Amino acid sequence: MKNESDGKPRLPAASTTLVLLSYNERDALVQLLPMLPRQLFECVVAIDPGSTDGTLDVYAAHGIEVVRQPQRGRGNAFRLAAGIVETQRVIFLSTDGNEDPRDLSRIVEFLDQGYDLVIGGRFLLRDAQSDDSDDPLRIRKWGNIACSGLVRLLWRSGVWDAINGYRAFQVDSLRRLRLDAPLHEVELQSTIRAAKLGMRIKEFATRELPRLGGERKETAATWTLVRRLSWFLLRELVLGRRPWIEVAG
Ligand SMILES: Nc1nc2c(ncn2[C@@H]2O[C@H](COP(=O)(O)OP(=O)(O)OP(=O)(O)O)[C@@H](O)[C@H]2O)c(=O)[nH]1
Ligand SMILES: [Mg+2]
Repeated sequence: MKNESDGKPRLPAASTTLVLLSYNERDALVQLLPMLPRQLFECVVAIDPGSTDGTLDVYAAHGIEVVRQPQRGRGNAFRLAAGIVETQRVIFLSTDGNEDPRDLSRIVEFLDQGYDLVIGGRFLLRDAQSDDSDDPLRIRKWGNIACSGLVRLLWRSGVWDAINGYRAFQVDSLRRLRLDAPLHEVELQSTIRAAKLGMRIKEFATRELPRLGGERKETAATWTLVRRLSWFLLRELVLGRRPWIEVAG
């Protein structure tokens, strides 16, 4: 983003933190970090549950602060971020290379427009792909389409890719969601709860890129996802409109 008067990069009107999510992603991370438009963000921070493959050294070499998450899981990382981020907005970026860093400036613009939740949608472009080369039956793709359809039907989310990890929030809105899903269900839970609360959701068209290196974690194995996402969807249905207020106390 450029300031028209002097051509120098500037921070957006309301400041944004970019949260990098990683667990043993050194090979992808070394390629990804130089591509990040760090000037868009007041703060770039990594949340990591204790990588042992050199990931932490890569962050140190790039001067990126790492917050150690005590318990594994993307949901636990989201909750940790909601507690520590000091800016008004937050963007979550996976470090495996699947999420295109060229989308970041657009995401900041949508946050500037006041959307509570901004989601990368992988099914909005006719030629868009998701990275499912290792899933010949396309269980992940069709499961996601079905799950997102249910969320549109039940909670009027208007979203076609309810579970994508590439997403951003106004931090106040993120806190209001009281997320408690520990693992990869957190994205689905945040889409459903934002819709339940009538928040403004923007889904933008993105293309999922191939992993830059490393491997999928066991927490994202296809049948684990099917089982856990089904359970969490059912749970949101049973819990009703704003149940987490009582649940979270
Ligand atoms: N902070 C944090 N990040 C995690 C954790 N588990 C996975 N990640 C990161 O989240 C991103 C997605 O992780 P994966 O578990 O591989 O899931 P996936 O993206 O569905 O799998 P691929 O299809 O292989 O990309 C990667 O950047 C991981 O390093 C965790 O416990 N904590
Ligand atoms: Mg991925």
